[in-house]
Amino acid sequence: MNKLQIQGFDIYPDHLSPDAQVQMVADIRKVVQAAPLFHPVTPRGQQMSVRMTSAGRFGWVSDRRGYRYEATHPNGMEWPAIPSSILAVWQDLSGTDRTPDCCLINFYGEGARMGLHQDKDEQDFSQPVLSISLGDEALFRMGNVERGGATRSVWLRSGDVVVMGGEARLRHHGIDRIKFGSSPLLPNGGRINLTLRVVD
Ligand code: MD3
Ligand code: FE
Repeated sequence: MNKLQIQGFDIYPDHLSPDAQVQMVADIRKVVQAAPLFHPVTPRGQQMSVRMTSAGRFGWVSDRRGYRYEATHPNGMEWPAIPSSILAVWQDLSGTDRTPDCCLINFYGEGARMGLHQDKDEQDFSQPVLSISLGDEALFRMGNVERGGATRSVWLRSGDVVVMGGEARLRHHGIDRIKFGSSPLLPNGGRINLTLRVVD
C-alpha cells in the first residue's frame, strides 16, 4: 500500500476500505457497550474533552492519581478483548512480533481536541504504536522529542493508519481539532481513534 513518511511517522492513507471501516465500527460498539466511554481527568483535575475506553489486557486511565495502565475499567470490570479486525491491522503494518496489550479507544465529539503530549506510560519504547482513524477528519500535529521547535500538521481521514516507531515513538503529537460532520461513517458525527500499544 502507499505510504507517506513525515517526521518519522509512517502514514498509510485510506488503508481500510469503507466496508472494513463499517465492520470495525460495529466491533467497537460491542466493546463500548461492555466497557463504557468515560471522560478521563488529568492529574491537575482538568476533564479531558475526549472520551475514552480500552480493550485488551490493559487499558489507559487518568485521574487525580496520575496517568497509567490498569487491568480493569474504572467500573471494576476487566477490559473486553481486542477485536480481531483491529488486531489484523497490527499484524499487517506494525513490523513487530509482539502482540498489542492495549487498544485505547478515543472518541472525539464536536469541539474535542487533544493537546501536544508524548506517550511515555509504556515500558518498551522500541515497540511501535499504531493508530487507526475512523469518522470525521482530524488535524494531527507532529512535533519533536524535546518540547518546542517546529511542528508539522496533516489531516487524518477515516480509514487512515499511522505507525509511530523508531525516532517518531517519543515525539510530541496531538489533535488540534476535528471537522465535525465531515464523514458519513458515524451517523451522529464525531471521530474514533484507535491506538494499539505494547504495554509491559
Ligand atoms: C506518536 N491519540 O491516544 S493518534 C493518544 O488521534 C493520541 O486520538 C491521537 O495521541 C488521536 O495518545 C493521535 C496518533 C499517535 C498515537 C500515538 C503516538 C501518534 C503517536 C505515540 C507516539 C508518537
Ligand atoms: Fe498520544
